[in-house]
This record gives sequence, C-alpha cells and structure tokens, in this order.
Amino acid sequence: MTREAGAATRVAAKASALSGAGAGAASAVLGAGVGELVAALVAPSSSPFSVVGGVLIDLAPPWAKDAAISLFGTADKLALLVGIALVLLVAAAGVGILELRRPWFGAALFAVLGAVVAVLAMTRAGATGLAWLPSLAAGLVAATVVRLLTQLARRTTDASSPASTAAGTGDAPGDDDPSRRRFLVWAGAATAAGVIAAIAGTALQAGSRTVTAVRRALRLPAPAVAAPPVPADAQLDLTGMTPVVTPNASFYRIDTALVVPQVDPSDWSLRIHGLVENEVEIGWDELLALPLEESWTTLACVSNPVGGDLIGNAKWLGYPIRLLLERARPTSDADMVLSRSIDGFTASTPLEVLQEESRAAILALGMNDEPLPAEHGFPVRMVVPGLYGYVSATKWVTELEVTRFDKATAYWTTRGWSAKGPIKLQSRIDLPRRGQGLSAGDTTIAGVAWQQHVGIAKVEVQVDGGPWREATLASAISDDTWVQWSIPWTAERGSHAIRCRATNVKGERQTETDAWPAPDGATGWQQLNVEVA
Ligand SMILES: Nc1nc2c(c(=O)[nH]1)N[C@H]1C(S)=C(S)[C@@H](COP(=O)(O)O)O[C@H]1N2
Ligand SMILES: [Mo]
Repeated sequence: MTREAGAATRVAAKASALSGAGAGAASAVLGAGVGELVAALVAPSSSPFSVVGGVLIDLAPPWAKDAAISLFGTADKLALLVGIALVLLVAAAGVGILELRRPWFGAALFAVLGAVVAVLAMTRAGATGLAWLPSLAAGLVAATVVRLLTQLARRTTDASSPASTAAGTGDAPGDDDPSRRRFLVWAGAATAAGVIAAIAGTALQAGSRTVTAVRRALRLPAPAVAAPPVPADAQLDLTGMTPVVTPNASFYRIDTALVVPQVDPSDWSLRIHGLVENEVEIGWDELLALPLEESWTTLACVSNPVGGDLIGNAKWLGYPIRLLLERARPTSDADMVLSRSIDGFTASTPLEVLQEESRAAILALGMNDEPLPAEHGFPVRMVVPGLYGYVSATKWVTELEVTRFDKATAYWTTRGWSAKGPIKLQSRIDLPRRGQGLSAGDTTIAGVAWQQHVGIAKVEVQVDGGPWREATLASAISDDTWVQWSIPWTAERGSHAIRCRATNVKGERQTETDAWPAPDGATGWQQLNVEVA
C-alpha cells in the first residue's frame, strides 16, 4: 500500500466511525421521540424517559438525593432527564459504530434496550395495560433506522474508500459526494422527525390533561372550621422579606415523581386497611361532604440544608385523619400508618401522632384557598404538623395501611433515612439576602425560625463573633408554623459574619453541632457572610 493509500484508509476509517456515530445518535433521537409520542397516546406515565428516570430515582443511593438537590435544587428532575439524554446519545453513537462494523449487532442492541425498558415499565407503580408499548416501539424504531442509516453510510464509505480513490479520479471524499449527501439528509431527517415527535408527544400530554380542567372547574366547599386569620404583624414589612404565607406557585416541590400523577377526583378513593377492625374506603364526594377544617402548617423537607429553602407555609383545608382512623378502629398492636401514593411512594407516620386530638394531621384537598395544585398532590394529600414531609406529607395519597414499624418500611427508610422524622429546631437568615449589595449604615437582619408543633420562644443573632443579641419575634400564626424575627444592625464597611440560633418554647436551644440532612435532618447554626461597601 502506498503512503497516500494508508492515509486515505485512516481518513476513511475516521469518516466511517463518525457516520456510524451519527447514524446511532439520529436513530436514538427518532426512537426516543416516537416513544414519547406513543406514550402520550396510550400510556402517559410510561414514556421511556420517565420509566428510566423513575428507576434511577428509586435505585439512587441515599446520598444521591441530597447531592442532586444541593446541585440543582428543585430543578433536579430536569437535570436527571438531561443526564439520561446525554448518556443515551453517547451510548447510541457507540451502537451506530457497532452496527456499521457488525451489521445487525447495533440494531439488536437497540431492540433489546427497548425491550428491557418495556419490562421495567410494566413493573412501575401505576403501570397501565399498555405500559410496555412506548419503550418497545422506541427500541424497534431505533433498530430499524440504525440499520437503514448505516447501510447508507456504508455506501458512502465504499464510494470514498482507498480502492475507489486510487482507481478513480483521486478526489478526496467530500461533501459533494452524492451518497454522503444522501446519508446526511436522511440522518438529519430522522433527527428532526424525532424532535418533532417528542415535542408533539409533550404537547399532547399537556393538552390531554383533562385533570387540569377538572381541577380548574372545582369549587372547594366552605370550611366547617375556618383557620384564624394571619395576625397583621406576622409579616415583617421589610423589602425582600420572605412571605409568611408561601404562594402555591413558589412553594417548594420535592417528590420522586418524574411525571406529575394526573388523578381525576372522580376516580380517587382512599382505603384504610391493615391492622384495623373495620376497613374503610372513602371517595371524593364523601370527603367533600365531611365537615372540613382549615389549618396553617409549615411543611419542611428533611433534605433542607441549614439556611436552605425547602420549606413553605400554607393554609390547608382538609379532614382530620384521626376521625377516619376512629372509623377504622386500629388494633392495639398497631403503631404506624404507612401512607401510599398512586405512584407507589410510601411514608411511615407514627399512629399516635395521627390520633392526637390537638394536632391538625389532615387529609388535605385545599392549599391557600385553591384545590391542591397537581404538583402538590391533587386531589388529596396528607399534611401533618411537626413531621418532615418524607414521613408524613404523602401526595396523591390513595391508601393508609395501619401497621407496625417492625413490620413495614417506607420509601426513604429503605434508602437509609430514619423511620421517624420529627422536625428539628431551626432558624434561617433571610435579610440581608445572600449576595445582595449592602452599603454601610442602619439596616435590619431578619429571618424565620421554626419547630412545628413545638413553637419558637426566642431567636438570637451574633455578628462577627460578638455578643448574642435577642431578636424581636413577629407574631406567630401558630406553633405549627414558622415565625419571622428581626434585629436592627448598624453595618460598617468590610466583611461580616452573621449567625442566628433559636430557642423553642420548651427552653431548648438549637444545637450548634453541624449535621448533614441524612438520615434525619440537618442541624447547626447558619452563618451568613456579607460584604458591606
Ligand atoms: N407521592 C409522594 N408524596 C410525597 C413525596 C414523594 O416523593 N411522593 N415526597 C415527600 C417529601 S420528601 C416532601 S418534603 C413533601 C414535599 O411536599 P411539596 O412538594 O408539596 O412541598 O412531600 C412528600 N410527599
Ligand atoms: Mo422531603
């Protein structure tokens, strides 16, 4: 072989690897797009992406949830989907190269991948009869297209192979090569069709969400017991201060549901079973007809780091779980209620907490005078003051199994989190805002403090390691909510470190010891570093 021919072989090999990779990626995009579209038509919660994402979420080790939340916040789900898409593209490029070199091998891999995801789809909670179809369709489409595209690519590389180059005109393989152009056009068309199918599938899913329309048309009944109004001075009148009642639209959202479950209230029911003398089932209309009670409760996530914002306060409308449990009559050996949502998530709540007369542990259907938003559990969720959400606040709840802590284990407990999760005493600095430009002079340091169902007695603030000064507490809505606090500060130029700590009504002070969120909630004193100009 001449030196020129050797170089041409290398160029051709590189070109063929590239076109194989392109063929693989284009096939995967078309397959995935078709998968999303088919899912939208026959099984909305079983799109290949949501199945793979859901499996990954369930398999993730305990620390991964924290890492994902601290990296991406509540955009953790989007980050996961983008991650899956990137991995898929890289893998698909490899599959394309394989198919180019070993015909049928790449196609078979795509088909097998589709079949595996199809089987996973059938094992997911809430899977419907056709759950397997979207992923299988995606795999078969990708398999077919990668075969066709690599056949085109092979013609391209044959046409520009060293043999034909040496024997022919001597032209280098270029963009004006018609077989090459044909390959590019078809690969591009497959990619574009995949993107269009994915967009159509997403749009269709949004459009077919009749549940959205049902929710919008709903009028909640008036409460039999109304919540007390928010005291006028519960909200500090300071620019940029956190609202004491969190609007639904900015309420933090944490759950394992990649696709928000769409539950039609007319299909909804809740079953109370297990260690009970009398199994109870209650439907939507029945629930609405009960005397509903309003309550103010601040929800908090166990994954909230010190100073974090996975906490929000709302007015909830619902029915005491205690009264439903009374109907079911738990047996004396029971000590836990395992609540289960339509998507299989479970939470373990101590039975005695749900039975306390003085605690507004409710099946909630209203949030800040609206039906629950879909992302916050429409039509019905649990709300229990004083417990972290992962052991109490089950959204889209459909089942309460009365059981025992030594018999049953909830979703996060099997992943290393504590079986019980009382909310820990915490305080947070909200003003000055992190990174807000601050100039020297008189200003106010302000924040929130909480230990739901216990209550806050005192908040203290320290600047630059100086004496602890007591802040002024705003009015609390109740012991089940957070309370705002503030303290004047004359800021001097330079860098400063501000810390805060709370004391509860029992006289216990927030611990200084730093702890991670896992396994049962973060502790420590927040320190905010500010730059004063
Ligand atoms: N069905 C379901 N309910 C769930 C969860 C979940 O993953 N699935 N997450 C829980 C957790 S960890 C928290 S902190 C709260 C958050 O409720 P929010 O999203 O309405 O703020 O919901 C709880 N309820
Ligand atoms: Mo949480």
